[in-house]
Amino acid sequence: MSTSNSELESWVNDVARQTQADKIIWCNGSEEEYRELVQQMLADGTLIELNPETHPNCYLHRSSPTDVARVEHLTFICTENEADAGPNNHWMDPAAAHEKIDQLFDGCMKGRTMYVIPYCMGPLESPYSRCGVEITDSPYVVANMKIMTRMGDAALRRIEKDGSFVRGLHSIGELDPERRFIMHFPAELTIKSYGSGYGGNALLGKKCHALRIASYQGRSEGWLAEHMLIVGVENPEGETHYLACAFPSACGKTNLAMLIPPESLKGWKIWTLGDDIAWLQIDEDGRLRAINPEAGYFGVVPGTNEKTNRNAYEMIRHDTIYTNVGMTADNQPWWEGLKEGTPVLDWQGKTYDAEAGPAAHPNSRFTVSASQNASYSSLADAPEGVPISALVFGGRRREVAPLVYQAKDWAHGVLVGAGVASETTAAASGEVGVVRRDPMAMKPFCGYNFADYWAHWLSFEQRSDDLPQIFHVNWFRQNKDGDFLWPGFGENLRVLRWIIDRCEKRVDAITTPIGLLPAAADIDIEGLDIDPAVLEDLLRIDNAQWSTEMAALSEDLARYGDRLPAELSRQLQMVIEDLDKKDAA
Ligand code: SAT
Ligand code: MN
Repeated sequence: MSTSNSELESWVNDVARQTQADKIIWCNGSEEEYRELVQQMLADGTLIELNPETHPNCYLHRSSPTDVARVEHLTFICTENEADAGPNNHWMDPAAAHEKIDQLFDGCMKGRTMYVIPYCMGPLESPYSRCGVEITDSPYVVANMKIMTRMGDAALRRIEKDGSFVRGLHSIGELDPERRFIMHFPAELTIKSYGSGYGGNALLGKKCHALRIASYQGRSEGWLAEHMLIVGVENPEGETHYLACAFPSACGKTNLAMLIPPESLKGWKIWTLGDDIAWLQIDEDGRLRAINPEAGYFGVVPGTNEKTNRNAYEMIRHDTIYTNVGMTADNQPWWEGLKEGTPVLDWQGKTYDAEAGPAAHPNSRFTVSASQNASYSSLADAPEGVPISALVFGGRRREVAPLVYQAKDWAHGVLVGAGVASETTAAASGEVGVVRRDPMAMKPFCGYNFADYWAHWLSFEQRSDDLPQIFHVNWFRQNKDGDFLWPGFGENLRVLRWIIDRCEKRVDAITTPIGLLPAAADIDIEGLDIDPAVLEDLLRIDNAQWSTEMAALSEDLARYGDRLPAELSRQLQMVIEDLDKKDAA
C-alpha cells in the first residue's frame, strides 16, 4: 500500500490493470528522482543534453512534429446536460466519452512504466490550493510536472489530509493525431488525456485541472479560476499593487509578468507571482485575493532575448527543459529573435534551412522553475496569496482596441472581459492571425457554459463592495503599414502606472461610450521616443469601428440564448446606445 487514501490506492490499481503497465512508480518529487529520470531520457533519446558550459542542466526535447500545440477540436467537456458545457465547448456525453477513451487506454502501457504523480496546485499550506494525481506513462511529463507543480510526497500528504483530489489519467499512446482526445468530466473531478505529450494536453495540472476543472469547481464554491498572470508593481515609495491580467495564449503574459522597468522609470520594481493562471477568492475583508496554482513557467521561447525579456533570457540559461527549439553547432539552444548565434539544426533535428521554415517551432516552449526568475516574488508561496487592485483584460488587436481603458464599474467590466477578442497564435493548432472572440481569454479553458460563467462573475458584486477595478489593454495596435504603434515590453509599465493611479483615484479619466480613457498627458512618456501624435492615435476610439465590434459581440453573446445574464445584455445595450448618441452628436 503506497497511500492511506484507499480511493487513490484502488484507482491506481484499477488503472494499472486496465493499461497493463509493466511497473508502477509513485513519484516522491525529490531532486534525485528528477535527475534519474533525466538520465534515463538522455539514454533513450527523449532528451538531448545542451551545452553544459553555456546552459548547465538544460535539455532539449523534440516532440513528434504533429504534436506541438493544444488541440481544441479534440478537447471535450463531458457533462450530463450538453447545455451545461455551453456553445463555448465541445461536448460529449460522459458515458460515451469514457467508453471511447477507455478503449484507447486498454493495454496502452504494456511494456511501459506508469508514474503516479501526486501534485498540489498552489502553496502546500494554502486553504485556496487544490490537489490532484496524474497517472502518466511519459517520463517527460513527470519531469515537467516536477518543475510546474508542487509534486510528490508533500502533495500526497496533503491529499491524505484533504481526502479529495482530481484524477488525471494520461498516456502518450502512439502520439497519433487520429487517436487523440483530451476529456474532462467536471462532475467526477476527472480528466482523461490520450495521444499527446504537449504541455497543455499532457501536463494535466495546468489547463485541464487548474482552469477547466477548477473553473467548474470554483463556480459551486464561490471562486474563480482564470487565465491570468499575477504581477506586483512597486513604486519608488515602496508601495506595491498587485494586478491580475488575462490575455490569450502567446500574447505576452510571461513578458508582462516579469517586465523590466525602462531606464527612465527609476525606482520602479516588478515582482512576478504567476505568468499564466490565477485562482481568485474573496477574503473575509471583501478583498479579492489571488494565488498562482503553478510553481513554474511553460513559456513561449521565440522572441526571448536580452532586450525583450532579460529576466526570462537569464532564467532559461540553466536548469531548463526546452521543447522544439533549434540548435547551434556547439549544442546551444537557438530560436528566432534570440539575436545571437547561428542554428545548424531545426526543431525536428534536420539541417537548418531558412527557406524551409523557422529553426524553432513558433510554439516552442521552455519549462523552468518560477524561483529561477530574478523578479520572483516570495509571496508566490504565501498561503494567503496577494490582494488584487486591478484586473486587466487584453488581446492582440491590430485596430479597434485602444492602448488602455477602464470599465465604468464591475458589471461593465464583466462585459469588457466577455468582449475580449484576439488574433490567433501558434499556441493552438489552426490558422494564425485571424481575430477570434476569446472572452476573458478563457475560450479554450472555461469548463462550463460561458453564460453561467458570466453570471458567476457578475455575482461577485453582491458579495463585496471592495472589488478591483477592471481594465482593458492592447499592446498590439498597428498603423496602416503594419508597424506597431506602441513599443511594448518594459514600456508597458507606463500603462500599468496609469491603471494604478486610477485605482488610487490619483488621476482623472475621459468618459467615452466604451469606458474611461486616459488623457494623453496622463500617460508618462518621458524618456520614451514616441511622437505625441502616435500616442493620441493609440488612445483614439473610432465610433464606427466600435459599433461593428459591438455588433460582433452581440452576435457572439446571442449564441448563449436565454441563459445569458440579463445584466450582461443591459451593459452591452448601454454601450451601443452611447455609441449611437455620439454618432448623432
Ligand atoms: O496550453 S499551454 O499551457 O500548453 C500553453 C498555452 O496555450 O497557454
Ligand atoms: Mn496560457
